[in-house]
Parts: sequence; structure tokens; C-alpha cells
Amino acid sequence: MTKTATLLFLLLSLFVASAADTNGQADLSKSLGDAHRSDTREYTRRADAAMDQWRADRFGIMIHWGVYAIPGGWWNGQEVKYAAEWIKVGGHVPAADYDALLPQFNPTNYHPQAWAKLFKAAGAKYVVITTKHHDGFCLWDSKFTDYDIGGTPWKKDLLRPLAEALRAEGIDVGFYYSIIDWHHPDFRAVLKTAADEAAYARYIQFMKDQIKELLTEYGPIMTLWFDGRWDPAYKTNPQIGKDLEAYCRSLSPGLVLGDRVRAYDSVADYDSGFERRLPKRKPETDWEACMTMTENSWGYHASWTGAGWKTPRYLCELLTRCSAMSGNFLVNIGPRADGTIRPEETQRLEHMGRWLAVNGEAIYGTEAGPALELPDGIYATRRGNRVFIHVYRWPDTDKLKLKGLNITSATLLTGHGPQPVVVENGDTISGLAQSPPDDIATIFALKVK
Ligand code: FHN
Repeated sequence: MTKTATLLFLLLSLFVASAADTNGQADLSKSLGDAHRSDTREYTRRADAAMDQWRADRFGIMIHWGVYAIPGGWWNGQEVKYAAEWIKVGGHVPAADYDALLPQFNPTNYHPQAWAKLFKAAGAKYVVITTKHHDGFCLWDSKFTDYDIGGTPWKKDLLRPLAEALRAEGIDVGFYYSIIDWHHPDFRAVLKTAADEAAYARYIQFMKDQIKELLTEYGPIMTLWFDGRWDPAYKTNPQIGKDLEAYCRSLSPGLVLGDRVRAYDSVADYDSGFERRLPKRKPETDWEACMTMTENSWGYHASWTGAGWKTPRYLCELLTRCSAMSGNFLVNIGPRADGTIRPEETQRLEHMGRWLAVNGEAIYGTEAGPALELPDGIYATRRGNRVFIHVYRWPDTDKLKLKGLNITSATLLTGHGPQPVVVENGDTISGLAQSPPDDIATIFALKVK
């Protein structure tokens, strides 16, 4: 690629970088007004066991890991004010200098079994790891490129031991795969010439070849999480996404696919557009919110120390809010280059897990609770005839009125094991203690008519 073309591409990528999928959906929501996109886009709700499992999982962990963890958001002594995984574009790093990171990538402290045990302790039911992010570096030894783990001192496949460790802990496996590939010579963000079209066709075949490796050589994969659909080459040619989706499903019939495999024109199995934000009201489709623990950086960023980290309580409230709107919550971590996970992340995951160990039945396998007029900080989920009331803001009286419910019995889940609570008039929990039994949230499990 000539210097001018490279500069143009980097400038374009720079522009779309801040855009990203959130902006893609913003354009869309702009064109559709305030109505949530899925109210108007074509969508068919899946009613099969594989999709039901995805729904029941409710809580997942996303992992952004790659050579970008080496610079950790800094380049030539300067902090790059950009998401750490975008440093090649955000930091205007020459390709040769970025490629020189491969010989430094040697995760000697990578212990996939320990990772899987941490995710289990966190209460996560699925994990989505970046197999290849926009920089094109692959965490497995792909037959179709040398720009992968095989080209590092580590050499060994990073995905297989993690997938096996996750399954040993009963955690579903998901792979993230970037449509954008800043390294592959045939990738194009825009198609201007016949040569571009030919190159991009080769690149699409490359993606299919890699996807086949990922979907057929690593055991059962619950979900393939596509990303990077916003460039014109992809989003103005919806058939590409439709063909890619059909190819994925031909390889793995029960595979769950978010809508980022498509070109914004319709929802696949769920709406994956909620990035670092939740919907204002319950979408009509299945959906998932992916969330950083810090500001907008998904890969390891050395400067993220204290300010801006979401607390465990806030992360649990986001999880509750997702479940209370029948959606999934995917919280992200960015491991260091050596394979360690920073304490700010492990502490939050472990704290979430302690709460879920007691209250998880109010999250897993649930969907939005009955439409109640609930005070701020109080949410409802349901499973069958059981309604779970999640109290993040403790009432200042000893009563909690739940208008519209006909409660036949109620137990306090949180604290020291289920305890019966008094119900008045079929809609009021009374006898509340002066302060809540838990520093995160208190769950009441109700039987309702
Ligand atoms: O550009 C990526 C970004 O680096 C990160 O992977 C997020 C995660 O959802 N997705 C894109 C931005 O929408």
C-alpha cells in the first residue's frame, strides 16, 4: 500500500474508530428517530435449545487480548488517548514497528485453567475472547496467515487450552472475530476500483477459511461475535454479511450470532449494538450489552489505575438491569501481555461472583419481570411464576409496596440463606430491616398468582 493510501486508510480508520459500532447504530437510530432500532428492523426470534441456553446464561465475560497489550496504550513515551487495542491507528504506529511487537509477545504467565476458575468464581456462564481483533493478529496458529501466535516466542495456540478449561468449568465458549484487518493485504475499508473488489473478495474467502478453523477445530462454540462492520466495503454490501452468516450456520447449526455479522439492515439472533450502554427500555429482540469496566478501552491500558472504574455494585446493577429487560450482560477484561489479569479486574469479578453465588437464581434463566411501577433502584426479573425483586436502593421505611402484584409468598434470598418475609395485602413486603443485608443488592423471591 502506498504511503498516501496508507495515510488515507489510517485517517479513515481514525475517523471510524471513534465511530465504531456505536456510531453505526447511532446513524441508524438517527435515521429511525428515537424508536429503538429493533422495533423496526426485520427480526425472527429463535426458539431453539441453543438460543435458549444463550438467554439463560445472561452473564458473560469478554476478553480483549493481543499484542496491543504490550504497549498498553503508550507509544514512544506518550500515552495514546485512544482505546488501547486501537493503538496502531490511534497512535499512528508504522506497520513495521507494530509488527515488531510479535517477537515480544510471550505470555509465560498465561494459565487458562486459572482464568476459567476466576470466570467460574465470577458467576459468568459464557466467555467471548478476541481470536483476531482489528490489527489482524490471531491468537491461534492459523493455516491461513503467519501473523499469529505461531510467529511469537510463545508459538502455542492460546484458544484451545482456554476453550477446554472453560468447558471443564461448565462455561460456554464464544469467539470474537474482527471483520476489519489492518494487516491483511487484501482487506479494504472502501472499494474504489475493480482491483479493490478483487482483493476484498480474496479477503472474504480468507475470513471464511479462518472462521472454518474456529468453528470446526475447537469443539462446540456457542457464539461467534463479529465486530467491525461499519466500513463502507462491508456495510454497503449487505449480501456479504448474509453470505458470511449462512456460511457460519452451515458449519455450526446452533451457533448464536449477534447482528454485527450483518450490515445494519436487520437483526440476526440478537441485537449486539449496545456497547458501553444499556437500552432505555426493553427491546423487542434478544439483545446483549457489552461493557468496559473502565472508560472506552477494551484491551489492557497501563494508565487505567483508579478513576473511572465501575464498582462491583454498579456492575451487578448493570447485570440486573439487563436481565430485567431480557438481555445479556457481557463485561470486558483486558489481560496484560504476559497473561496475567490485573487486580482491578479480578477483584470486581470475584465480588460479583460472591453476590451471584447467593442471588444468581434471580439472574440466570430469568427474563423481564412483570411491568410494575417500581421506584428507582428497584428491578424485577421472573422465571415462571417466580418474580425476583432486586433492591439496589433500600426503602427508608420497613415496607416495600409492589403495586400490580398478587404475591402468595415471599422469601428473602440475600443474606444468610432464604428467610420468609411478611406480605401485606398481597402487594407489600413488610418488616424490612433498617439497613440492607448486602452491600450490593437485596433480592426478594416472590411466588405470584
Ligand atoms: O473497535 C472495536 C473496539 O476495539 C472493541 O472491540 C469494541 C467491543 O465491542 N467493538 C468495536 C467498537 O465498537
